[in-house]
Amino acid sequence: MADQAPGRDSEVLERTDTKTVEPSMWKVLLLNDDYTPMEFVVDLLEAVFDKSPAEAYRIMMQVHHTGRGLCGVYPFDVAETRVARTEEIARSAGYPLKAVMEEE
Ligand code: TYC
Repeated sequence: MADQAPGRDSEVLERTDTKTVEPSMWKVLLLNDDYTPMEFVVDLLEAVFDKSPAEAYRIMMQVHHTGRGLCGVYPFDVAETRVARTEEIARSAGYPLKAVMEEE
């Protein structure tokens, strides 16, 4: 006790709650249609989702064969922006390409 700081006994130690809540992550999925050209989808995956040409081709073919494919997993705002950019680029080129978000 002799070497303890004066007044220590009466100090109130407050516990601050430091539990962090991780922001939820969102999948962005591309959907198939019969009108958007394959090459357009590959270019878009490279431009909007930063995919390599080989990965973009793989995702495009997966969408073509199975109806949908994963483009990436992002925080909500990033996912929302990439869906919006996808649909803007597709609409301005006259294609019906759609992307959707799903919470992980
Ligand atoms: N099915 C389209 C075609 O045959 C190609 C395509 C692939 C379209 C992926 C959309 O998300 C898509 N031209």
